[in-house]
Amino acid sequence: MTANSQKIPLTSKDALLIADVQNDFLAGGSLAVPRGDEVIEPLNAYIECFRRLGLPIFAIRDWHPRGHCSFIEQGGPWPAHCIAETRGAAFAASLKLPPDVQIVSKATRTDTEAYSGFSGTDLHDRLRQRDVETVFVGGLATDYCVLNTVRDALAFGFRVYVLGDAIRAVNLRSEDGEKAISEMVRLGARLISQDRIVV
Ligand code: VGL
Ligand code: ZN
Repeated sequence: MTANSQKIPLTSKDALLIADVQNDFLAGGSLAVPRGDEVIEPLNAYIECFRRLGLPIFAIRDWHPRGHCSFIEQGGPWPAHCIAETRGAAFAASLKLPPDVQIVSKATRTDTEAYSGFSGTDLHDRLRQRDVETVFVGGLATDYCVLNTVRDALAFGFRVYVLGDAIRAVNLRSEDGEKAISEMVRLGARLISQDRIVV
């Protein structure tokens, strides 16, 4: 057998982490991730699974002040995007976040960039509070928020599943997404898709 097809039953120690599924990273947004919209449908299926078992769901969002250091006008690499309280920073309307979703805002300070959902946030405390041991990570972008969130989760000792069917890359260099996936797997994350999950 080549690909691992072993089923993964969800347990009470599991949490779903959804990275940056915000209008500015989607079609028509100021920093649209190529084919970024394609993560929404699979993420809705994962959300449904986690909801059915009452497991915690965290939605990470990029939540910048105006004039954030990552913006081109400030000498950073990106066009202005995900400015707090604007439409571009809102979660995709078609993403079916539950009413009790836990929102994690990152990169909220003008002078600091943060790609990881753990960076400068209380995500780690909130996961520990819920006795979470395993995180399932999907969303945008594979080569930034997903990569860095997964790296930190592994460093904190969580078991990490990367949702291969629910991530997309910016690909500033065409190979960035594939390299990010290899790196996450090298560090100990497991790459899975929806068909492996058992509810
Ligand atoms: C991100 C580009 C710009 C990310 C944030 O977290 O994936 N990417 N800002
Ligand atoms: Zn950003």
